[in-house]
Amino acid sequence: MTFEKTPGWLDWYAGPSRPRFQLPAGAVDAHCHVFGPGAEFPYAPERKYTPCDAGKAQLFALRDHLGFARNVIVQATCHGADNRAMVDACAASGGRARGVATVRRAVSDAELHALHAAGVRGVRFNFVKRLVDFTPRDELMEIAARIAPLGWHVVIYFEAVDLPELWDFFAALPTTVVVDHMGRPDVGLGADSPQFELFVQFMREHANVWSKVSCPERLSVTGPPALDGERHAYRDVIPFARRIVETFPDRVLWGTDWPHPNLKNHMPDDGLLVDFIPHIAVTTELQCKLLVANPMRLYWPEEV
Ligand code: 0GY
Repeated sequence: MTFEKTPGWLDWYAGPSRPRFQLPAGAVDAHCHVFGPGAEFPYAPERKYTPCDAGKAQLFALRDHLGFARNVIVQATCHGADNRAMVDACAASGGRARGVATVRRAVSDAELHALHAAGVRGVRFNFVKRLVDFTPRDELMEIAARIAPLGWHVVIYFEAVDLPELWDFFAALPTTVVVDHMGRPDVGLGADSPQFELFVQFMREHANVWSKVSCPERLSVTGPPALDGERHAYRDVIPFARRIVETFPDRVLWGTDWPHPNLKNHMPDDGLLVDFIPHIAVTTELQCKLLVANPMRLYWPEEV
């Protein structure tokens, strides 16, 4: 089966630069995806976009090029609740990838156990309206209750304007909860705006809530560097991510978000994204927590 990718969709950045920042040994790229390839792992009929193919071989090549040791592969909405591409990538990683799945209410206990054996350690609940249809909260809560005994966590993806309405639901989740991309703040408002204060308050009041300080390329208003050779990109996102890293150093994760779904204006150089890290985690200790200790605790606890 062949798939026509969504018009305007940018392919991932071929030939990323080598980062200047040297990642600590054992660093984990804790948010990335695999897409297809569609001929082998067809995209879901209910998807809101059709991506370019971006398979496990390319992901692992990027991992090695950037200097990461491991990946956490997050199920993307274009694959719906068909986790085969993600599971196949985990299986092929030789223990160096773990996964976050999407499941529906109908999932059986046997399927959950098979996902666990394949390396899945969490489920993702997506509330971004352009990406998914609405799922009733009682269905999600039922899923959360079923995955909790496996020691899994819930990854939540939402936009900052929706946090007030979702707050009580998130607060009731019985697991560790990991927020994608700092809850997608409106960076134009500033890191001390009421909107971002609410997110900080949410993390402060709920000790089980973690955040990925990822996706500056998605959140930035100023965008990538204008000048060739300038590696200090996406500066307007730094105060947001740095604040979260310094306030909650033991509850933060970082990921490339490769192959960067739905970016239409520019496609980031993943080497540049890695060079963003020392601007948001400014000491060796913070970098080791962000990139090694925290993701290992969550995804490979048996090795900690
Ligand atoms: C991300 C962001 C996006 C897409 C998805 O599952 C997805 O389709 O997560 C987005 O469009 O903002 O984290 O990959």
